[in-house]
Amino acid sequence: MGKTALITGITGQDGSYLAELLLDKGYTVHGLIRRASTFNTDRIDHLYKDFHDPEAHIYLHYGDLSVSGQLTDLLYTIKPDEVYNLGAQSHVRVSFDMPEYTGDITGLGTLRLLEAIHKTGIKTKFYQASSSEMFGAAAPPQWEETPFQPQSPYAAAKVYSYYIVKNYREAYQIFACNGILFNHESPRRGETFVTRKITRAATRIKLGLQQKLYLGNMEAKRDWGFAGDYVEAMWLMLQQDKPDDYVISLGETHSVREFVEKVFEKLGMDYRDYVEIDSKYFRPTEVDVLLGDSSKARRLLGWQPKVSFDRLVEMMIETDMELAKREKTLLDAGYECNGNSRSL
Ligand code: NDP
Ligand code: GDR
Repeated sequence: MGKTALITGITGQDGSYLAELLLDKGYTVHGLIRRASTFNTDRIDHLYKDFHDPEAHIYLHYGDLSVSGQLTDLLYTIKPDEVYNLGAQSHVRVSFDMPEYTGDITGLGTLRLLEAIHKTGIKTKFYQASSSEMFGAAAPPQWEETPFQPQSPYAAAKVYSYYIVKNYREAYQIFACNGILFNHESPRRGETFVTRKITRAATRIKLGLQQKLYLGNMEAKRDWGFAGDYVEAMWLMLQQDKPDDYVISLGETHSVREFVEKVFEKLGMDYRDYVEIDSKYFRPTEVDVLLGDSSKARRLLGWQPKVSFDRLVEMMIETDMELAKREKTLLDAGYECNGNSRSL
């Protein structure tokens, strides 16, 4: 019998890659999804089979990290071997607009899930999606011992989650791990995060579908890796004998300006002809430089990223160029097609 896992945030970037990985390993995967008036399962549609199908190994359940009773019922019914808590209001800029909601879901949501594990008494391993944003203003390189200096409501909520995971581990001997992941991107990245916003815009500009790209702080530096590599680290953490916390990063840092320059250059354009600054995208407090030292994970988990920064950029350009071409084909054939995405 294969193992069973529950993933919150299964409809997100990481949730979709993790579900793929676990299904490949023979797991039965259960995912928590939010009810929405439009379909919100695009990233996992290729994995889904109707539950009447005997080949179905993925099951979706309506729920929300704000409702504790439901989480308890779900855990009790599924009795998963592993729980991955990836659900969150995950946008840093938005967390300044919605601080209370972010605290409720990104912070208290973790407590609700841990308390459900504690109350049901089920034996399960727990992964928490902690973030390099928790290091905030701390000088680089950042690693497991670097003191947190959160710079946003999002980061503060993740710090709360980090400590409540440690507390439940010590108080109730729950096998609970914090993966402190640095930024990771992919062709499935949400369109309002800066990397995807850039590759979407640059490919559309190339095909004449868009004129300008408006950005905020181009001097911020991030340690960007590939999401598909990072979900392997999540799984590895739960396969160890003892629960622990690990930094996961590529170990290089690049500015937003460098990212933009590279993308436009690969498409044969000069970014300075198209990019403009809009103060709307600046944050009240910014995280200037993130650069992770993931030696511990590489040594103890044997984790190694496979995709380089350069290859990641190429993968994102390739996928977005395909999308832009489809959009152009429809428009040229006289169909309406709104490829614009809201940018935050
Ligand atoms: P996404 O924003 O792509 O996905 C977030 C997921 O959380 C979505 O499935 C979303 O559902 C779900 N969600 C949002 N609110 C709720 C709620 N109230 N109840 C239940 N589910 C909810 O994030 P990523 O995949 O990029 O990140 C996964 C996790 O890792 C997040 O916790 C993020 O904060 C954290 N993280 C991400 C990093 C990164 O660089 N990507 C780095 C470090 C940490 P819906 O689709 O319906 O909106
Ligand atoms: P981040 O990712 O805040 O690091 O959080 P994001 O891509 O939103 O921003 C990265 C940097 O780019 C700057 N920036 C812009 N950002 C956005 N979104 N839009 C713009 O137009 C823009 N212009 C400049 C930002 O100021 C910032 O410095 C991500 C999320 O996935 C979190 O959930 C996760 O925890 C962290 O990464 C690690």
